[in-house]
Amino acid sequence: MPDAFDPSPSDRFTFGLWTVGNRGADPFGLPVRPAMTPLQLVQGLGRIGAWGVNLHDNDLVPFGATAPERDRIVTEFARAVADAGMCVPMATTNLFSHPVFRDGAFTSSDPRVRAFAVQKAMQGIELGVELGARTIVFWGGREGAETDACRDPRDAIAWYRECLNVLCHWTRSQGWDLRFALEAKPNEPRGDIYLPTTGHMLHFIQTLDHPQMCGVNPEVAHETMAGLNFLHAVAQAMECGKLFHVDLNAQRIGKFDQDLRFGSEDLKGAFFLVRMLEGCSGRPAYEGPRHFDAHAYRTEDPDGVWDFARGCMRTYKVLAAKARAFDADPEVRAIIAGNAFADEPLGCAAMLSATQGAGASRIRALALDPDSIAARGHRYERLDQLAMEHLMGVRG
Ligand code: GCO
Ligand code: MN
Ligand code: MN
Repeated sequence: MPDAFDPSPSDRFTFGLWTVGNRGADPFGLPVRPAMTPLQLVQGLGRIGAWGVNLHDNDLVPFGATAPERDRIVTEFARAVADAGMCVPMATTNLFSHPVFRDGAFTSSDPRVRAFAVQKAMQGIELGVELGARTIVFWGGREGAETDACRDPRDAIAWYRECLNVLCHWTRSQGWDLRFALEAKPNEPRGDIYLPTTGHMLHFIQTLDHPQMCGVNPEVAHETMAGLNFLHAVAQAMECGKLFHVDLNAQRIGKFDQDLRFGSEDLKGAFFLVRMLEGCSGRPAYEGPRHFDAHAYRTEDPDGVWDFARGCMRTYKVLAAKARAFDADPEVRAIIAGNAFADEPLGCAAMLSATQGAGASRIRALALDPDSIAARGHRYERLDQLAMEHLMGVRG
């Protein structure tokens, strides 16, 4: 039965070929589902209302394919994407599966590996451009170490920078208006991965030759694995205009990278995330694709894969509706407004935001009484309970 939460292309939901194409293999077990071809995956995604499909080079073109093979595969795929009324907004390069990357790609101590990685990334970018992608994701899964006896991490970071600089310069020299989105992860498959969180990436970007074309692709699971608050990572990226892409899924703290159906763990975290991405509290919304980097439980057959994908999108839409209701709730608005003290008589906010130190001398001279200020509670218990009641469906 279709309802208001059924996805449609206008929601701009995207999935990677590797997500719905995941066959359920894990380090302890073989694949449990039959392979679906990229064409079948695109058709399936089109049927369930997705807007776009993303890919790694080797999700589509096998490693080592000849140029004519590659061209035939890409032409056929582009036709299937168009026939399904879909698009390819993001492309990325597999710099982790082949044994040549066993000790890193851009951070390998072997300059031949670094050159090969850059060359493969160039081909991945060419593929993305051919398919119409505007965002190129870089996930450095193998950029890390099990033992720090192997290299000085300062060299690794400098080599990472060099490789990205080459790719930025080259992309610009081709005249392509692309954005690079760097994706952090703390560990897995390496014991430790360099630049392990979105915050690390945000600083690293500022050290590149073309920081303006580089941003981040934070993933729920990755920040959660590190025990961090995903919303805060996304907020920091949005606040500095660097949220170029987002990987939505679900994860429990302290576990391996689970890549669960969006919202299936930490529902409250997912609620506040959707609220922020959708701009429900009146702030600018995230404008990029809502991308799911997750996969179905290993228990599922192919029908279960589509249940999984529909579930990601439906949960997102349900949470967006709940978030809008939360922000429209007069009691919620009153508590939030009460904590912002817009009419506070001393005018502290204006002094604090005055530039050039104009407010500083006034602040230095202010008579503030911390005890009386501290006497007031914030009513966050009530506010959180209101969020919970909206989420549990008994309010709004
Ligand atoms: C992972 C990563 C990957 C990347 C993908 C796109 O933990 O395996 O999240 O799924 O997002 O390689 O770059
Ligand atoms: Mn990811
Ligand atoms: Mn991941």
